[in-house]
Amino acid sequence: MMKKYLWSFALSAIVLAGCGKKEEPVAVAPAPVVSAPAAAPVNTEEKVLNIYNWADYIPEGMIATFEKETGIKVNYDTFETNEALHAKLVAGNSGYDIVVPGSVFAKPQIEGGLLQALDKSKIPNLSNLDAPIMATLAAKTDPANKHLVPWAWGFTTVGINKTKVAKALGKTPMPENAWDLVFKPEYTSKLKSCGIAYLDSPTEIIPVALHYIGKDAYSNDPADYKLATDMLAKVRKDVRIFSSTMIDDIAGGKACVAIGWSGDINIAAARAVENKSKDEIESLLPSTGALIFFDTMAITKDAKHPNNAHAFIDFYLRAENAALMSNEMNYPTANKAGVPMVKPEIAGNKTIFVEADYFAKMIPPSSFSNEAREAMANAYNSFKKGK
Ligand code: SPD
Repeated sequence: MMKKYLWSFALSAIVLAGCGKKEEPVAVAPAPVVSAPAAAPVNTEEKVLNIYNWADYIPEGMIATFEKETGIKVNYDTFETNEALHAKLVAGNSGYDIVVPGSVFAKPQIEGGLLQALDKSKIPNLSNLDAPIMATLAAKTDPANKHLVPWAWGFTTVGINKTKVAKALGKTPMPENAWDLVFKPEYTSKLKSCGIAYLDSPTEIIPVALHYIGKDAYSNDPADYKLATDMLAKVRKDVRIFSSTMIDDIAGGKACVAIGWSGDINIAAARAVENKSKDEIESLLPSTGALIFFDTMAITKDAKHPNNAHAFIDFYLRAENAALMSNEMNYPTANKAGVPMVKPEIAGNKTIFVEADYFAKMIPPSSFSNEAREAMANAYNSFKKGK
């Protein structure tokens, strides 16, 4: 760099020397050699950024603030399942620059070359992230944290409309283990009257079913999927909805119990309060534990706007933006610098930022091989068809 600079300094001196009239040489002291400041890289990309994220995951106004500040126009699309995002990435030319896979899918996506390594020099706010969470991601999913930046984390659990569930259960008391509400015929046979909803995704339901029957939630053994679907078959007739939009399902009254994501269930709870509903919605903490997930931002291998993508990732990692996500979307942030800015009612909600003793019994995410995912999809689809 220095050599190059001296070379161009000399070149411009020659060019300058060739201009104007010839003069008598004058003795001058040699100019001191100064090192040039490193030139800021120029972002020559078109001012566009295409983002593909989960539905109901970004605070209102955040995209507009980024656009106003940078002049970059953001096209923001949403998906509802990891499977939907994965299919787009595998097909290639998705057109998206930033995607937000769950870590369970991000691992095979990194291994399959679908995501590019980040240029960390363009993301100074990486230092805001929580070191233990990053160490976990590095150990289990993304060696040396080369590709992934956490968007949020949360857990898969059971959400209920407390009022309707109490009515449907009648004299039957609530079970100690909330998973019984969605997996045990004694409960499902009663709750079917007010609506049971399952996430419409094999990699969401099979792991919780495996956990319920005492198997490894991230088993890669298809024989285990058979055991899980044998258990599920007993309650199949009681499940009314397969959907990944539990906010509408529970808050809109289509279901009184749902397998869903902690933050979305809390959004449904807040919506019921806003709407002055007489029904109370609650995200439960099953006694045997819930399944933790990390959703992570990554830049696609064929992104057309990688510089803009880095700029957005750094913007999102500002402490105040991370806190805004937790405050509005009810998911814990992995941004340590942002945590002090989280509202006390969110930070103190044990179904959002869970307490240490419950966290200890939660099931951390792992991943599945491509073959296992295929076997799981087949098992799940057969279960849905009631076979
Ligand atoms: N509304 C945002 C929901 C994000 C859910 N991500 C879940 C990944 C779980 N495997």
